[in-house]
Amino acid sequence: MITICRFEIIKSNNIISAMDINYRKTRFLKVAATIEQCPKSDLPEIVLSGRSNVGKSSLMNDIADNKKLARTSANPGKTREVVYFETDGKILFADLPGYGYAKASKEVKERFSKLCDDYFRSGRKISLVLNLLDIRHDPSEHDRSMIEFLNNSGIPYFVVFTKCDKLSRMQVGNRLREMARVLDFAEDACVFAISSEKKAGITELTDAITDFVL
Ligand SMILES: Nc1nc2c(ncn2[C@@H]2O[C@H](COP(=O)(O)OP(=O)(O)O)[C@@H](O)[C@H]2O)c(=O)[nH]1
Ligand SMILES: [Mg+2]
Repeated sequence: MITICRFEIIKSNNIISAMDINYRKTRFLKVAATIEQCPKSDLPEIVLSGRSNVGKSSLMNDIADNKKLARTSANPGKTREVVYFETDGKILFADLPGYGYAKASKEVKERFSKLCDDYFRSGRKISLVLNLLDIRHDPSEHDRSMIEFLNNSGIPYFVVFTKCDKLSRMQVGNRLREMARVLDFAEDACVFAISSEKKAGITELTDAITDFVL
């Protein structure tokens, strides 16, 4: 069964803790091109994962309410490193390089996905993964294997459907039901539908993150 996390549910339990993380106090920390360069930190780490162009950097900016924080790009395949952000001294966010960009050369693709794979296999303590999927597209092979990997790894994750402004409300509802059928989400996975364009669903997500972390 899928839990679609809604603001009403989360808010009623966590109205106090929701104020305890100031997401606007998010700053760029560093860029890492190899696993060795990834920072060691005691903060709970939240990883943004998903195919290139799905909206990871846009979401990072929305979480921080700062358009200039993470570089977004209309051309997929731009980010080749893990970009780290620290929020209010309480959370470490890792914006992973996007996987599965079709136009990248084989060598570049392999390098990207190696960094992704290495990242999850490096023994880093990951508190939560935000697994992003474009609401309009059917999940790729890589999207499916990511979910399978997460299900087997025991790492908690939220499923975040992006670009919901591109569809009508009804289409979004239909797609969510369809995706719940075709994708093997964990039983307790929280599912969110967001739009960076319309700034919709962001507060619901940050409230759930706060609830998770605190
Ligand atoms: N319409 C719409 N466009 C979005 C949304 N989120 C991201 N984009 C656009 O999609 C492109 C890729 O976004 P980006 O955040 O760089 O994706 P990343 O490669 O996963 O980091 C950019 O042109 C964004 O402006 C959204 O919710 N709605
Ligand atoms: Mg990006």
